[in-house]
Amino acid sequence: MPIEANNMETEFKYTPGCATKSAKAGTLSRKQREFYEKNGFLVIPKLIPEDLIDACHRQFLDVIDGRIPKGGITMMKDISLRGKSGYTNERVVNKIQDWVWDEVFSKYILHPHLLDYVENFTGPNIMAMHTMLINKPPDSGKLTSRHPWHQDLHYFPFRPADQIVAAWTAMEHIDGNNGCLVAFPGTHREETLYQHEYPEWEDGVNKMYHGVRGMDHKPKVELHMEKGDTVFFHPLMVHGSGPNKTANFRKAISCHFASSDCHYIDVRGTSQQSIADEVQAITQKRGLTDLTFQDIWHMRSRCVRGLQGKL
Ligand SMILES: O=C(O)CCC(=O)C(=O)O
Repeated sequence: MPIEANNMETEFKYTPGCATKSAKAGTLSRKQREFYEKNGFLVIPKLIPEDLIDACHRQFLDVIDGRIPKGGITMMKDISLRGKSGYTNERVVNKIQDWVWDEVFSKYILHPHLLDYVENFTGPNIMAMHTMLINKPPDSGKLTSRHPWHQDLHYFPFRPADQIVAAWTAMEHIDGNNGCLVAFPGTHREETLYQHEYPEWEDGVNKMYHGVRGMDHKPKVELHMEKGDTVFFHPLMVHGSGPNKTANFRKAISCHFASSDCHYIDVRGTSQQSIADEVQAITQKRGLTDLTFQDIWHMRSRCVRGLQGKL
């Protein structure tokens, strides 16, 4: 049984909503810092204003419905609808990414309060490396709306891990019914990047949704969040999300930030080669044949505070 976020204080000595609302935005209390170090995540309630979230929601619909050009934005589709027609674009597109330069979405990664918090983890020079808006559709009954347990570092050819942090903001009320984020507290302290593979799910797995096996015995916690609440988490902390059992869409906006002092690594011959090959194959299909995995990450990135470094 997953542990409900509302009951977390007994298990993890943490109360959702414990962020010091009166403190200057971005100032982590000692308790918050210790909580992050111990568990690998920290929820800050009501960090992103509702009007910014609403603007991003409208922009998402405008992009997927073709009312505005998608530019360099990548759209991902839900596997359960492959080859089927008659569905709205909102039902088909389960994720858009690579929107660092989009005029509306980029207000999220440039939001000063968000960056004040990010700075605690990355230091003053901050790169936005990976931007996503995840639109979890009502599950078709095939459980393809699940996101397998994984570590985000699997996807990244840059280090050190401790200078990378994810920010993931709920765009509406999110709980166990509509597929909240599920965290495996403390797994970042194992300091291990696990082997990731496509899970053997009967009805298919969405593209690039690689997962780690053997997590079932470990304690996990559901993060129940309200619109604007933001969770920061370590790239080695195992996490994922369950199916959306409701009839509505579940949206979240997210960015992985890294210190400009991070550097690229060569992932050839490591457990990350499979994802590097997959990403490079997609870029090659788009005619960009000469790009390395590192070039692709460089193209997606944007300096959002301070100075740009080697990334
Ligand atoms: O939003 C979700 O359901 C999970 C997203 C996630 O874990 C990821 O994209 O790495």
